[in-house]
Parts: sequence; C-alpha cells; structure tokens
Amino acid sequence: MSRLVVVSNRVTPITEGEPTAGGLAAGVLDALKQKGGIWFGWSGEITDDAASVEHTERSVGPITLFTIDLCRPDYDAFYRGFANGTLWPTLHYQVGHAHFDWAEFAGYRRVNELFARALATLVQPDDLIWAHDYHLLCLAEAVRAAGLRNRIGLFLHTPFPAPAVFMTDPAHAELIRAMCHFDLLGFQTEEDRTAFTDYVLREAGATMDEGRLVAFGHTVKCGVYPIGVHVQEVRALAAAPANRRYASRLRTSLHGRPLILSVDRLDYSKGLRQRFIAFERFLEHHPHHHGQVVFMQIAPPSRSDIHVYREIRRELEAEAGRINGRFAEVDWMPLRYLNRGFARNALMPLYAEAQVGLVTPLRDGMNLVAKEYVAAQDPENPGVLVLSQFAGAARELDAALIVNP
Ligand code: ADQ
Repeated sequence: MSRLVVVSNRVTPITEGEPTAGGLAAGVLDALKQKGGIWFGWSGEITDDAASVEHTERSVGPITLFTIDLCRPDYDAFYRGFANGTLWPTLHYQVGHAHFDWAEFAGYRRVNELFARALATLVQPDDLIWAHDYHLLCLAEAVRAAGLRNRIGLFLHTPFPAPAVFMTDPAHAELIRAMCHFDLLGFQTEEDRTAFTDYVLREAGATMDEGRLVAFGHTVKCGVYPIGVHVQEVRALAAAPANRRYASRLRTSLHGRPLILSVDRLDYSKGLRQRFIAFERFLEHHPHHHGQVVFMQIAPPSRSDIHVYREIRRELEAEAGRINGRFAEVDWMPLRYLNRGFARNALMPLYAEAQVGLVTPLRDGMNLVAKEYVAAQDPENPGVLVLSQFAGAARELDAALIVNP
C-alpha cells in the first residue's frame, strides 16, 4: 500500500496530547494523522562526526518519525548559509539581506543529497514523497540520482519572487533545473505560481503541455494550494475557559483599553521595526489616543545563531524602549514587547482579547497568524484584522483592512 512520506528540514518534536506550535508542523501532522505515514528530516542535533544517513526512529500513533543529525560544516553551509542567508531573503524580496557563497550552495546540495540517500533506505517503491519548503528545492533531483522512482512533490511555504529578483541569486539556474525534477510543485498563491512558470518559460526555454511545464526533459505540474487553519479548532481553543489564564490576566491589566495585537517569529521579513515606527507615528499624530490604547507585540526569537537575527532583536529592544520612553505615563505603557512564545492553547484566547490584529509582514508566503486571528474571534463581537498586502493571506482575507507596511 502506498504510504505518505513527509520530508521537511526539521521534524518537530511531538508529544501525544500536547499542542504543536508552527504552521508547517500543524499542517504536516494533520495530513499524517489522517493517513498515517512517515515524517523524515533533521533532528535539530548538530554533531562533530562526519555526515551520516544513520537515523533514529520513533512512533507516535500512526506516525513514524525518522530523524538524522547534521554535522557542523553541513549545518553551517546548508542551514545558516545558503538556506537562511541566501534563499530566505531572496524569496522574500529582501535581497539587501542576502549574501552568496558557492561553497554554501555546495553544502545545500550536499544536505539535499544526504536526505535523498537516507530516504532511499526508508521508502518503498509506491510510497508518495511530499517535501516541504525552501530547504529542499534540490531534493527531487537528488532522489532521482539515488535511483528512486517514487512520485515526489514539493510545497513551497514561502513566496516565489518575480524572476528578476530570483535571478539575483547566482545559483538561480541550478535551482530551477533541480525544481523541475519534482512531479508536482505547490505554491501558496497564483502570484507565486505565475512567477515560477514565467521564469521557466522565459529563461529556461520550457513549454506548456496540457497545463504542465515541460523543461529539461521533465514534466512538472504546478498548483496553487493556500495553507489554511482549522477554524472550529482555533475558535474552540480561543473560547475554552481552561485556556484563559493569560487572557484573563491580560484583560485585567488593560483596564478596558482596546488592545492591538501582533504575533510573529522574530524575523526581518515580518516588518516588526516598520510596525513599531508606524505605531509611534500613530501616537504622534493622534494625541487623544494617549493613555487609551495598548499595542502588544509577541515575538519569540528565531534562528538566533544567525547574525542578522540577533541584530534585529537588539534593534527592536531599542525601539520599544525609545517609544515607551517617549510616550509612557505613570499609569500607561503604550507598547508591550514580549520576546517569548506561547503554547497554542494560551495564544488563541489572546487573539480573541484583541480589538485589532495587526499583521504587517513585508512579505509572507501566507501568514497563518492572520487566519488564526480571524478564526479566534467571537462572532458576536469580532475584532478587526489589519493585513499587509504582501502576505499571501491578503489574496483570501479580502474583508481585512489591507495596508502597505
Ligand atoms: P512562519 O513564517 O513561521 O511560517 P506563520 O504563517 O505566521 O509564519 O506561522 C507561524 C505559526 O507559529 C502560527 O501558527 C502561529 O500561531 C505560531 N506562532 C507565531 N508566533 C508565535 C508565538 N509567539 N508563540 C506561539 N506560537 C507562535 C511559514 C511561512 C508563512 C506560511 C507558513 C505556513 O513564512 O508565510 O504561512 O510557513 O505555510
């Protein structure tokens, strides 16, 4: 029988009965819980040993988790280097944050090949391989080189940028050729799919055949599959009295003042600094709101072993201090900046407390916080979503107040 084999850079540690954080993890788990199957990827461990396909196996219900460790040089070149130092900024139109090094690209390919070799020891001929995200753009090419003939698809959680932007990455041609080895490529929005097909048609001499791209001797189907959230589940978490410990404390502390809430990973693509400055501008121009409104930013650190991420954290701490110093009163602090994460069941009730959900990334593949915010609202008394036009979610959530961050 055909099994589902999910491959992502990181396999999220899961414990039965406990909620998982993160959009990718929640989506993957849903699919695996329904069908059963395998989830394969990096354990999160970095070793001093040489790279190896030796894996650890663990079962949780119908799901089997297989993980491998990465050696230090691979982690540096693949994860900190090409994936997060080149691809992530480029895919998010932030080319000013991108650097490039061919040795890091070689490391990226090496890890994709390592994943493929490990998969070759795990999969059976009719298993379906479903890869996730920008870390694995070269996986299908490596899987074919390892001799596997399985059906293989990739879902890209990030945007795919306009060809002129993608081509600022010197490895663009190699990446596109590798991506054309997948049988199916999934994108968040029509804009992302069109950007990809435009590149392949114009720059790689591809042709279209019954809606499929034919390029480099391969046929690849390109689809649009916007990721969503479970509306009922989010609302139930938001409304459950048992989850309201933080929400009640928050409400008491607000003394009836309206709350503007933002929740993001601490990442430059999320436009946090611009958002802080926008709030400052709001206070500057509307003094009658002084003492009347609170803006709370929840942003747990992410990728904190990468320099630019440490930098943005420092920058935001400084901005928050400056803005509060400028406007705070003895009994009112306009900006609350929480540098930490919350469990899902604590976070959803916080969304429901906020009169305004402020979601203003500079670019985002989708942005699940926007969808969670809407789903968490009390239908009798909902808040307002303010949403960046550059989040994939803006294509669907067209009743939000759409802004240019
Ligand atoms: P992310 O960039 O991580 O995801 P997002 O879509 O907002 O962004 O998903 C974040 C998830 O983590 C949400 O489910 C949210 O509830 C949770 N989360 C965020 N901050 C948190 C906090 N402080 N505490 C607890 N939980 C928190 C990538 C892409 C997105 C795409 C998703 C899914 O960058 O564009 O929407 O994958 O495809």
